[in-house]
Amino acid sequence: MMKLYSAPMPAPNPRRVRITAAEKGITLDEVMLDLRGREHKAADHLARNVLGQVPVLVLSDGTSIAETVSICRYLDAIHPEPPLFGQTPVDVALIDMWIRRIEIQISEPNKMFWRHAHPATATLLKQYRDFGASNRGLLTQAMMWFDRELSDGRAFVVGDVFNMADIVAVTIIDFAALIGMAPLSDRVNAEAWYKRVIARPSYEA
Ligand SMILES: N[C@@H](CCC(=O)N[C@@H](CS)C(=O)NCC(=O)O)C(=O)O
Repeated sequence: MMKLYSAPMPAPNPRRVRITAAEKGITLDEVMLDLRGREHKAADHLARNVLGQVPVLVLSDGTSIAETVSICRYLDAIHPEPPLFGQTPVDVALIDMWIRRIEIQISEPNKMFWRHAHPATATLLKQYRDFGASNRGLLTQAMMWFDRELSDGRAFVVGDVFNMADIVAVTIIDFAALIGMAPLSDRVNAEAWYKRVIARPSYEA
């Protein structure tokens, strides 16, 4: 049986896999690592993922899949219903495009703020605080763009069917809020989209 090496809330990447599994009705065998205790940097986990990150899905033949969206793509392939990565060529491409846009435009400033400006990570690396703080403005700009994109009345990030791009977005927006970035403040369309996403049972996963 496959095993997910994971971490509890608020870690956004493992959460993406849990939400994906919940949408599909897959029960995960989840092993929680203690990130504060640095269990993800211990030798046994580095053997699963040399980059020392979670989540990692280990298959019954020992294969490790160690990138969040790749893990979700695998779950989608072995358990196609409901499809989260699109069904028509154009939907597949648009969902992929939006996953990349969200990871680059929204996740990146969030990650740089977390690593370089947040006290919780100060002992983990040399922080460049001014650079870190500058990401607050970049995140605001990204959220203004995201809000404008959603102003055309679509229900979800790509069209009217919930998909992987929504999962990638909601988890990073929650994490940004948790670390003090107020990503939804004054973003009316994004807020309406957010309410639709958090109303789904999978959001609790
Ligand atoms: N590119 C990876 C990033 C995963 C990631 O950043 N995971 C965080 C937890 S949410 C982690 O393991 N952080 C510890 C570290 O980067 O050292 C993915 O998308 O799966």
